[in-house]
Amino acid sequence: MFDTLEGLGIRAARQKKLIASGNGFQMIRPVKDRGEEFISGGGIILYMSKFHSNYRITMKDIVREGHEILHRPVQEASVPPSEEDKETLICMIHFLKNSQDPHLSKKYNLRAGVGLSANQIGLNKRMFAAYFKDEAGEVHEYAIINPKIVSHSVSMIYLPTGEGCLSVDREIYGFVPRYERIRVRGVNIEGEEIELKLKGYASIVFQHEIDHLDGIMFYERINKESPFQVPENCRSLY
Ligand code: UDB
Ligand code: ZN
Repeated sequence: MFDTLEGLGIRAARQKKLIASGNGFQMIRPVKDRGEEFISGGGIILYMSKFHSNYRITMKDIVREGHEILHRPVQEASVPPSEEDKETLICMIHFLKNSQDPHLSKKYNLRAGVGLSANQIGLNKRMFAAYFKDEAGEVHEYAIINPKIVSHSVSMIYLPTGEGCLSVDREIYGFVPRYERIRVRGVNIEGEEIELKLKGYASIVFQHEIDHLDGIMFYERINKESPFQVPENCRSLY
């Protein structure tokens, strides 16, 4: 359904040039959580995501814990990625960069984000964005579609500060054990198959985001009886 609309030109549609333009689509109204609703000549309802490349994601777009989209696995995204999914990923990267900019984060009241999964903005799609500096000071920037952990170390690590989440508005104490090293397979924004080897902080960020796509929250991995207890193969990241 999206593909037909995209075929007609997603930008033209968005600029509402389709209204009464005679080429088959009419924009009806914005729809909560689904973007904008269109109706085709044949009466078929189509939806377009609101996260186009010049939309600015803010905290009001972030879905909070309790919403079902965060608590069950999402669906795989299409490959090669649709223009719509690519634009959404660009939007997500912009959000992370803006949120780490002191001026913009203050102006728009953003929490400094290092990773964001699509279901955190209400989309049932297996993709995420990440932007952060690792413990060696290297900058990492990713927009990954259909990520999958294909192998991992036995050794585990945890952030001594614990983890938080953009979708969680309360303080949660305890260590979250994560694999120290992972190999992730997925597709990049250009639609190319990629395999990444990640360790340390980057490995933690990826596992946090991939957990979101699997419907798992970080606090589900904290030891219930004793939150600061970790397995014996698990050490502090620093
Ligand atoms: C975060 N940010 O974005 F060391 F510049 C967290 C929040 C929940 C506190 C906003 C974060 O750790 N920021 C950060 C850290 C630094 C330096 C810096 C910014 N996430 C992402 C998230 O919720 N994704 O779903 C939580 C992180 C906890 C460990 C991995 C991801
Ligand atoms: Zn999170």
